[in-house]
Amino acid sequence: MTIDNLPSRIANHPTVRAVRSRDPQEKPGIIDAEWLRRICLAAGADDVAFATVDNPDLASEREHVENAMPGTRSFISLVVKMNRDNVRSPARSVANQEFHRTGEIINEAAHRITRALQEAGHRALNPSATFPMEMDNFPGRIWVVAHKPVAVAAGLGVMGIHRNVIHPRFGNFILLATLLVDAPITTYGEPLDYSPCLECKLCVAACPVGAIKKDGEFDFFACSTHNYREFMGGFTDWVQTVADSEDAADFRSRVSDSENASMWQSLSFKANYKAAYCLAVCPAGEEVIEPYLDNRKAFMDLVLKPLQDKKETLYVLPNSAAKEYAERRFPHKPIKVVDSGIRGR
Ligand code: B12
Ligand code: SF4
Repeated sequence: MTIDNLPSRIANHPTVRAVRSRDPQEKPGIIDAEWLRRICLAAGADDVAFATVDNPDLASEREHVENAMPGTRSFISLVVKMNRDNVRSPARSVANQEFHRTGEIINEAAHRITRALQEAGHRALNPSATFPMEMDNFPGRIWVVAHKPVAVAAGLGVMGIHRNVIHPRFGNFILLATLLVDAPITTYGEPLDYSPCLECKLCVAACPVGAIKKDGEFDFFACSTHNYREFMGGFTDWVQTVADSEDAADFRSRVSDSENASMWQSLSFKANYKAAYCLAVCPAGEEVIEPYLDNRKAFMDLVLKPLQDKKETLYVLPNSAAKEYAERRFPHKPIKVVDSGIRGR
């Protein structure tokens, strides 16, 4: 044994000798919020704020982040803006490209920040902003950390009627990410003292399957059955349809060529959303609101009406409120009754 109780085989290892010959490093302590903010903005975030894991508003996250990184002390909440007209376009490929590209940018920023923290001597971790998630837990909680409550607690925005976070300047044209770090930060954010949501209810009018109610109630299955048709549940239903079909002709009578091509596209590139119209039409936020204030009718004709008029298949569950709503409000949109693909829902 050597003087510090290491077996001599380890003590004499070249790595150990190299590390031991260095000047002793100061143990990293509390993180300076200004230093960290500069790192985050330089890494590509458009806004950032911090929250402690001890914040009672984030009690729901504690156990989950402790599992992901034992010893987590603080959350770093990131915002990256999306290009608005891409999200608003009735061309779904354009909007989906914007969601995917912004997801890549925010993940890249989070990765760079994690590296900077690691190099400063901290333990830090960046769960994916979107997918991949913990599918072993499906259909339960698959996300490692819920970005919305963290962003709200850190003061980056407030959830609007459509349950997305609205940033006071950028509106809802943002994606969120959350990093975990093992140290306290000198300054934590405070929740905003107002909601940027105008309660205009354009999101309610835009959703083709009635998932958003006027009082802010959210119909999870209406949204996930349509918007997530090519994600976990919808994909499972598609596979069930393959399995249930008697032969190729029967399968082709159940699933159209464009639906198969669309599923192929989602599997080959990245899964594509069918709507997200609630985000597209939201006029809230200082950088977003002007055209709406100038002329509300013109704004609705430009942004809301093309999405309402678009001829597109709507996916609904049998005998659901979404089916009744879609038939009544959007008679020009073909409706397809499907299974959610989620067992025991
Ligand atoms: C689960 C999830 C969904 C679910 C549920 C949505 C929701 N309102 O929570 C579905 C699949 C429907 C969904 C849809 C969308 N999502 Co989403 N989603 C998430 C995820 C993974 C967690 C959300 C969360 O924290 N929920 C829990 C609490 C905080 O929110 P809540 O509204 O109170 O939760 C209720 C529902 O979630 C519901 N619920 C959740 N799961 C399940 C499962 C079952 C079986 C049931 C019955 C209910 C249910 O129960 C909760 C309590 O009432 C986050 C990513 C992340 N890791 O945080 C992205 C996230 C919230 N999504 C986002 C986006 C952009 C969308 C879509 C626009 C997708 C798109 N491009 O089309 C739509 C918008 C739908 C809407 N109006 O909310 C962004 C929001 C950005 C912002 N500005 O706030 C996030 C933060 C992703 C990101 N990295 O930016 N999403
Ligand atoms: S569209 Fe209107 S009601 Fe819906 S979240 Fe935005 S501001 Fe609020």
